[in-house]
Amino acid sequence: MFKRRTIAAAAAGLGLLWATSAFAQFADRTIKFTNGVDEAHPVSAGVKRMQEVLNAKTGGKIKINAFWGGAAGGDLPATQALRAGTQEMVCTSTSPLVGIVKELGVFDLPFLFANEKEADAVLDGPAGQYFNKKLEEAGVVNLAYWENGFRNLTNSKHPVAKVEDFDGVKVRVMQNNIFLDTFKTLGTNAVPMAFGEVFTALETKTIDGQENPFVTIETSKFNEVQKYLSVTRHAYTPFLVLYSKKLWDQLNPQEQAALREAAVEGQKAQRAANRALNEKSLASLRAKGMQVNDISAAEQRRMFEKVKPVYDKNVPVIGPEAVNLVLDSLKKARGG
Ligand code: TF8
Repeated sequence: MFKRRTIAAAAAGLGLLWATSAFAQFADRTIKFTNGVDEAHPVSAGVKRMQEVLNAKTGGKIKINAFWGGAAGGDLPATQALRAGTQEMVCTSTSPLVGIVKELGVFDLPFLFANEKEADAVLDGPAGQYFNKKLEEAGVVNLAYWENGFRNLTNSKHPVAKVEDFDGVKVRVMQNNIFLDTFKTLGTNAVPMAFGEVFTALETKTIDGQENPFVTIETSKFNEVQKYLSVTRHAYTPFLVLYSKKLWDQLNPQEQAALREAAVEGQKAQRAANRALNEKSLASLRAKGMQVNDISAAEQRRMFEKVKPVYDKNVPVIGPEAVNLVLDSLKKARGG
């Protein structure tokens, strides 16, 4: 009995020794991860999963310190901090980054994707890899594509159900020329603005409307200052989970592998949580008093017809290489 216990204790001791040495290649690191959305957004489900994987892979040595609601700066300043090597990570929309990687503008083209399946096929295939390479050349490593979702218009002026209804509505757009073009072409008075300023601008009626996915509308409480919601689904602008290239190059291969795996596992949890919440958020926005206008397929086609000049004007700016790569992936995803 005594002997057996000694053996067990020795084995446990060995296990401990093995565990310590197994994590020896990981330095103690606290990673600053910022995001513009509220903590209630499913991005937090992705971060939580990332942390679980990091705990298992690194014995808790790599920790993520997340900042929400733009408390540590918006998408663009945070991305610049990554390029400068003063911050490790950000989860950002692609759209504000077109000044850094112009090819990302392809995701801003209106009505490009019809559903999440198409978006996944493009982002998780060769096209996604192509943008990752461009991003790395610009000083940021994209660990995974996460999801914001299909964007929809909200406003406080009048219901928008058909093309003509866009006329004269003052709409905040992201700091992105293709969005600016699209919303001008649809007839709105479009104003580029950082996300962190949107709630107050809506509240003070500096602007009438904005456009974001249901989940982001709800978690940002835009329904408190917006009456009308139009299910336009006019764009799917992905989230990038970026790491500073300067700081990435200081990590060893095991640390890099653990972070990549954590971000990819995080992607599964984040996309699943986002998709589970999408319809619930729509119902909840309705219950909280928003008037919802569905857009018929015919009306969506009319909108698409109207914004066609946006393609003609911007495809040469984005570059045919990126556009063709995405269109090829889309064709395959559509079974063509
Ligand atoms: C926008 C974007 C933002 C996100 C968020 C800040 O409208 O969709 O909601 O990038 O992470 O600016």
